[in-house]
Amino acid sequence: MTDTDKCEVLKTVEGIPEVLFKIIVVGEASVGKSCIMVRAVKDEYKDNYEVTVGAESSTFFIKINGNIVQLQIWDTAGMEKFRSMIKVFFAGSHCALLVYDITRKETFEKLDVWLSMLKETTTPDIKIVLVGNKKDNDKERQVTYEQGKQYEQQNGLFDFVETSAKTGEGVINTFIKVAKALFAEKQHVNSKDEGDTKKLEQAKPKKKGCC
Ligand SMILES: Nc1nc2c(ncn2[C@@H]2O[C@H](COP(=O)(O)OP(=O)(O)OP(=O)(O)O)[C@@H](O)[C@H]2O)c(=O)[nH]1
Ligand SMILES: [Mg+2]
Repeated sequence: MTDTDKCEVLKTVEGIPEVLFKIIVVGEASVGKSCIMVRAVKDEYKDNYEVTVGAESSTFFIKINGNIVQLQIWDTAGMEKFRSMIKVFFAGSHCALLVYDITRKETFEKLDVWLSMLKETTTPDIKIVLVGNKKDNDKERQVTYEQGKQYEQQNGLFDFVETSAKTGEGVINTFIKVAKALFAEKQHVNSKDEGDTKKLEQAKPKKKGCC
């Protein structure tokens, strides 16, 4: 997969998806997880805060070079009292968006707790994207871009991005980038499997005439 791949977000499903990827959105309360999901799925934004209880899922589709990829997004609750309840939703995730609020340093300082939870509940190949949200509110910024970048590098995460669910900046591109990476990986595994099957068939002893 390259930057020149043709990608488009589908408003309606036109055909059968090639593959489904599960993406969880995690992080402290009120960092903007639900707003990120609504921005990605409906391209809408609301200023009022409605606490998420447990988890909610939504789906959308991206077409990559003619292949339809289904993204199932799980928006989870950030409040501490829901912590044990949300862990069950982490299993089987292909990707996690680990979100903090660039205007609240304490949400950045809690990232280690979320990373440990992800490590406990998911497989090592999960792609973790660090997301610094509320980029539009730069005058109240408490976490610099460099701090986010350093955290991503120190923890070997898949990517780091700053977003604004309010203006939409960076949101959909983050999902597209993840979808492309996951899809490319899947195609690579499929072609490797095909190659292995061929090799096995070639290695089978040829039957000699009948007994
Ligand atoms: N300025 C600004 N405000 C935002 C942004 N994203 C979300 N908010 C506001 O932040 C508040 C919390 O947003 P939510 O998306 O509900 O937060 P959450 O992370 O889902 O919170 P929990 O469900 O409790 O875990 C709301 O008042 C949003 O309007 C953003 O990009 N910029
Ligand atoms: Mg929420």
